[in-house]
This record gives sequence, structure tokens and C-alpha cells, in this order.
Amino acid sequence: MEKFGIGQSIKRFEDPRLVRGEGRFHNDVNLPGQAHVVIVRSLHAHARILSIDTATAAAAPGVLAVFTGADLARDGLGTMKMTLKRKRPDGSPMFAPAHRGLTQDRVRYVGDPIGLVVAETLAEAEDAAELVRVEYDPLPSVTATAEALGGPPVWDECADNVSNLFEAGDKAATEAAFARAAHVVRRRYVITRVHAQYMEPRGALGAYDPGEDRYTLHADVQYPHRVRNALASNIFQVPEHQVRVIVGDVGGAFGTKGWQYPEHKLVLWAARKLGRPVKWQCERREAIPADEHARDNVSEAELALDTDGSFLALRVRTLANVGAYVSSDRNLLATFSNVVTLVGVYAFPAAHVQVLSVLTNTNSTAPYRGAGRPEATYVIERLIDDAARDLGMDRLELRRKNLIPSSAMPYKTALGVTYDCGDFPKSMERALVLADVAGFPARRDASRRRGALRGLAVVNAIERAAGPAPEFAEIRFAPSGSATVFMGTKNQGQGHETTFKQILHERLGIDPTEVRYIDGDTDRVAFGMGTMGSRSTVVGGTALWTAADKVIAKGKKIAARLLEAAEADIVFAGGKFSVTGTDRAVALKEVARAAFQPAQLPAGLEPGLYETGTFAPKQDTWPNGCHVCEVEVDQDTGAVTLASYAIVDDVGTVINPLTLKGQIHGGVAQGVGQALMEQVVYEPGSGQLLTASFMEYAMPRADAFCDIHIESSPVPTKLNPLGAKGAGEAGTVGALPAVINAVMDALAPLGVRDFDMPASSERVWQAIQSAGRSA
Ligand code: MCN
Repeated sequence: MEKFGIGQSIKRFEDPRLVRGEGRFHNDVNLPGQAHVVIVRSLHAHARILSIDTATAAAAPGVLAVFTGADLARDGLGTMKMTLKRKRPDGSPMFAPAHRGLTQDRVRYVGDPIGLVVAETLAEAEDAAELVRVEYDPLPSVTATAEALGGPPVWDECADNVSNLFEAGDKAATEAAFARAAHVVRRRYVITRVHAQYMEPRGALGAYDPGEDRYTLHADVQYPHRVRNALASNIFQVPEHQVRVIVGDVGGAFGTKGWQYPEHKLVLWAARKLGRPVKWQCERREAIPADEHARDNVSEAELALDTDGSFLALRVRTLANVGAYVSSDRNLLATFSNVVTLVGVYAFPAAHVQVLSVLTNTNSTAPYRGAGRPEATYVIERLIDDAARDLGMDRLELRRKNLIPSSAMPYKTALGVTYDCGDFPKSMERALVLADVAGFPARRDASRRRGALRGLAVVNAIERAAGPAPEFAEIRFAPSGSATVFMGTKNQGQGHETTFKQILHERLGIDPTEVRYIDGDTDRVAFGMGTMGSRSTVVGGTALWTAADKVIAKGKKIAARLLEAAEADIVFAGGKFSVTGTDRAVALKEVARAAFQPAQLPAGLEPGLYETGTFAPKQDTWPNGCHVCEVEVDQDTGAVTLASYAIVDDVGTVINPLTLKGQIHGGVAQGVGQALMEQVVYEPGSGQLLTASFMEYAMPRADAFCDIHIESSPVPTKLNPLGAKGAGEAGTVGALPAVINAVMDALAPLGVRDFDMPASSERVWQAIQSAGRSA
């Protein structure tokens, strides 16, 4: 039985179905009589719309309708609502303009939706979309984060392009610490804009049932219940039970498929108007213009140190690019929620952070694997390496001196959050051994003899995971004793079916082959917040554990009757209820069967066995770890090769070491991709999107990676009965600074002082050339 429990490297139960091609991904779903939509999108970064002529398109073969923003406005559909209350620097309320679904009068980024063409076939919709004539009056635009302040206003109502200001920490204490510091190190770090590249681009299939006055959305979203709530309460203004959201297999989501996108309401609205299902499937070439983007900020960071290298204070001023629209809290998440990890795993007496969110003529930004945590870790870990170089200190010693010791746990940081547990020094020391850091000088010399530069980085990462939002699970037995589990989280490839069956097996001893797993359907699952912020294992898993506890509690009453013993004498272990001190026992399955037979039940006990659990953590967990990365740089071409990568992670109790490794590998790959090559680029002046397809947006391939060695050094948390911390983003959080610090370590001996991602061969070569010129 234990072979399926917590801590076992079980191969994923969902994989045979997926590798046989029997998954049900978004584009596999089709409804009888469905029509197809193509969205007409803006070709300009910023322009007034003078006119939209839909007549020719509407008359084209197969076309059922062409809709514009005016039609949408006439029908009075709502928009997403913000719950966050923020202010601008002058104290006035935050400026957060929501997207209406189809824009009217003005376009504000390349890709801004203008019209909807619905036709019998996709090809007919595509042809007709070409015939929609939009007359534009182009306006000056701004896309670069650093130029947003003082750039052309994206909205007339917001002349300075400032949406809001977020602050954390103690400003006065930080200023005082800087005033008495022996050393102050200052740098400016740029974090590029990227786009989540999933296997399957987004999609939405909407149906409307006039008999029931009900909308059904099939879409690949991460929070099915919250999408339903938004569609019901904000968009269509109907009770939640009039909207159903169904999500099948998801071909990657990475934060970007989180919430309600304009296309969701557009297909439902069109389905209602036309009386037939309407499907939108994002084309690969449409994905970058259509989706939310991520990261994109510029930070001025300052570190105050004492004479001996002790950290006195950290001050960071960040300009965060939120794009043209701020439609929901989600669009601001990365600009505040995770900024608190800027102090990393280090003891800072004082810190102060300001994040100014600025509007530009670009797609909105939103969470993408890490959502603010890779950015925070990047700033602190780069600053420490730069400080060590500036002050001539050893960067490992500098870290050792300032790491929060495990004896200080729980530790309240200078940015106001409490790390409940962790042993950062232990993880770092172990990682140094795992990566053979002691052997690095010899490897560097060997590279040098071959004419190559070698660099090493050791970075410590920490992230906020599994915050206080509630999550839901239900265990439902059938009269035969078989079980179905319903989860409010939504698997997108993390292996949830396996993880939750392992947790269920651990607690109830149920054979995983005898459990059915269901998620992603708001009619079948009572409640859910969904999957994001590395929360599913911790919060969903604990909800499941709670439901299992209730199964055991009720089961004990039934078992007492079956075993003719007192309830107080019944114990549950290994899937069996037994009478203490005897060999009399009854299996859970038998008890479940008996639960449906009133004659077998103690007097007054309600028949049936279906229990729910809803868990809301008191606070976040703090997964952490140490990443050691080694790179080799070809001095002639600037090409960067990953030479080795090792991680010692602490995600608390590991549920499944195999799937955990998969998660960390994938996370590292997304960090390495951004550090080395991925980037969304806009042309200055025109604001045109220059990287709209894989021809221009560089994606890492297998040959960009080396083996990634992962070892766990768990410090289980007491915040949940599993002892688990989140893990889904851990790889990405450390990878950005690990790669760039290693590149900097290779380049610094040539005199390179500043270097921003991506470390493409062209940019590295340029850095080498200009360092050579200034030398
Ligand atoms: N795990 C474990 N022990 C732990 C924690 C996690 O064994 N203590 C393993 C489990 O197999 C679990 C998996 O790691 O199923 C991820 O767990 P968790 O940290 O709870 O993260 P979530 O399931 O909530 O997933 C969210 C996270 C995020 S925020 C992004 S973004 C991301 C990621 O997961 N998107 C992904 N990984 C992804 N992987 C795939 N394939 N596709 C995505 O879209």
C-alpha cells in the first residue's frame, strides 16, 4: 500500500491516456452546429478609430455576423471588476481602465480586439476578417517601460501614464541606515517582457441554452470557478448557476491562462445572439498579440552595507509596465504581492520598496510562472554579486554572513512577511558540494586554455506560495464502495491526478486505480479558487486531507456498529478500521458500502458517504532553495552554453520526488529561456510588435540545456498537516539570476560592469567588444 503514498516517485497516472493521444484538450472539443470566430485586431500601437466598415465582410460567403464594440456596448455587457484599492503617488485613486472586450473609438496596443467575425467555417471567418475595413488615425505611442513617464498618454484621462504606486517597508529607517552605511552599491536592472509559450494556445467555445437561460463556456483556464463568477457577476449580471465553465486537459497555462479574457465573454455573447455554439481557437501567430504578457520592469536597486559586509538596508524603486489596460487585480499581482521577497533569504534590518505601475501601448501584463518572485530574486541576487565585486569581497562569504539562520525562524522580514521555517545556510552549503564549487577554478582554467570564459553563480531563491485563499475537495463514495475525488484546483500539466491520489492513498489507503479524479467543471465541483501561486498541493491537498478526516470520523461510527465495538475503540490505519488490541477489522470499502444500507447504520446516522473539505491557510508557505549555475562563454561569438546546473530545494514534505523534479526542470527551463533568449520586443516609435511569431521570438530547444541536478533538503512546514510548501514555480524563481550572474561572472574579468538579459550571443558579443574598447 505504501508504494503509492506520500514521498513515492510514482509515474503519473494521467500519462498513458495523454501519450496515447486520448487527452481532451481545448481544440478537441467541438459542439454540433458550432460556428467559428476570428477576432479582428488592431494593427496600430495607438490610434483613433475613424470608421469600421463591416458591410463587405458581412456579405462574404458563410458569414453569420460581424460584431464591433458598438454592438457590445449596446448590449450592455459588463467588465471585470477590481477589488484592489491602490493610490497614485499624488494620493488620487488608482487609474485602472478595464478592457471592454471589443474596443471602441481608440486602439491602445497592437492586437487590441476591434471586431468579431462569425462564420460557418474557420476559413470563411478568416477570409471575411480580411475584408473588415478599419480607418485609423495613428497617434504617438509609448511601449518602453523606462519611457512611460512623460511619454504620450495612453489614456487622455491619465496624462502621466501612472496607474498606481505600491510601497512596502520602512522608508525612514531605510534612509537612516543608508546615511550611516560604510558602503552603498547601486545598480539598475532591466527585466525583459516575455510571453508564456504553451503547447496549445488559448481557446474558448461558448454555448447558450435559451430554455434554461444558461451559458456554458469550454475554455482552458486555470480558475474555472472564478471565471464563472466573473462571467456571471461582472459580465452578464446573472446568478452563478446560470453559467457553467468546463475545462478539460490544459496544454500548459503558466499563469497566463489564469482568468477571464475578452474572448470568453465574446463567444458566449455571440452564441446567445446567433443561437448556436461559437468557437474561437487562438492561432499560434495570434497568441503573442492576443495574450497577456509578463515581467517587464526596470529597477533602481541600492544596498547599504557595514564595513564588515553586513547588510544594513535595501532600497528598490521599480517601474513596472502594466500595459494599456488594467482589467482585474491579476494585472497588478506581480507588481506588489511578491515584491516582498526582494530581501530574499537575508537578514535586513531595514528595507523600503516602491513600485510605480505605468501604462504603455502594450498588452497587459499578468502573472507568468513566478509572478514577481523571479523579478525580486533577480534584483537581490544580482545586487549581492555586484556588491561583492565592487567591494572586493567573496560573494559566498557575503551571502554566508547575511543569511537568515534557521535558529531565527519564524523570521519577520523588513518587508513585513514572516518566513515560518527553512534552513537556508544548510541548502547553500549542500548545493556548493553538489555542484562541486570547489572544483570551479580548475574548470575555469581549463576553459581558458580552450579560449573560453567560464562563469559560476550561486543564488538563493525564496518565494511566497500557497497563500490564504481557500480551496475545496470532495470525496464521494458510490454504493459499491468506489470513490471519486472532486478538486477545486485545475491541473494544467503538473500531475495533479497523481499528487492527489497519493495524498488520498496516504490518508485513506485507497488504491489509486479505484479512484476517479475530476476537476475543471463548475457544475460538478462545488467550489474552487483554482491553480496558481504554487498552491494546489498545499491548499488543495490539505482540503482533501480534511475531507478524508471526515470520511474517517463518519466511518468510525459505521465500523463500530459493523464490528460490534464502541466507537472510541475503533482506530483507522492502512485503509482499515479495527478494534484496538484485536485483529477484528473492516476495510474502508466495506464501510463505504454499509454507509448506503440504512439497516447497517447506527441509529440516527445519515446514510451515504460523501465528505467535503475546504481549507484556507493562515499564511503563505516559503519554498526556497539554492541554485548553482555554470556557463561557458565563447569569446569570439558571445555564445553562452549552460555547463552545469544544480539545485538544492526545500519544498517541505515532498509528495512525489519524480513529479517535483519535473516541475523544477520545467521551471528552470522557463527561467533559462528568458535569461538567454526569449523576449517580446516592440519597435520604438511605431510601437509595432516585432516578435509576434516563433520566427522572431526565440524559444530555447533541448540543446540549450544541460543536465539539471536536483536534491531536496526539506524542512516541513507546520502550516498544514502535509508539511508541504509550494513547488510549481521554484525552478523559475532562481533561474533568472543564476544564469545572468554566471554570465556576469564570466564577463567581469574583461571589465564588463553592467549586463542586462537576454544573454543572446549578439548582446554578449557587444558587451565584450565595448569592454575591450573602454579598456
Ligand atoms: N509537488 C510535490 N511536493 C510538494 C509540492 C509539489 O511533489 N511539496 C509536486 C506535485 O507533483 C505537484 C506539483 O509539484 O502536483 C506542483 O505543485 P504545486 O507547487 O502545488 O503547484 P500547482 O500545482 O499549484 O501548480 C501551479 C504552478 C504554477 S503557479 C505555474 S505558473 C505552473 C506550474 O505550476 N504552470 C505549469 N507548473 C506547470 N507545469 C505545467 N506542466 N504546466 C503549467 O501550466
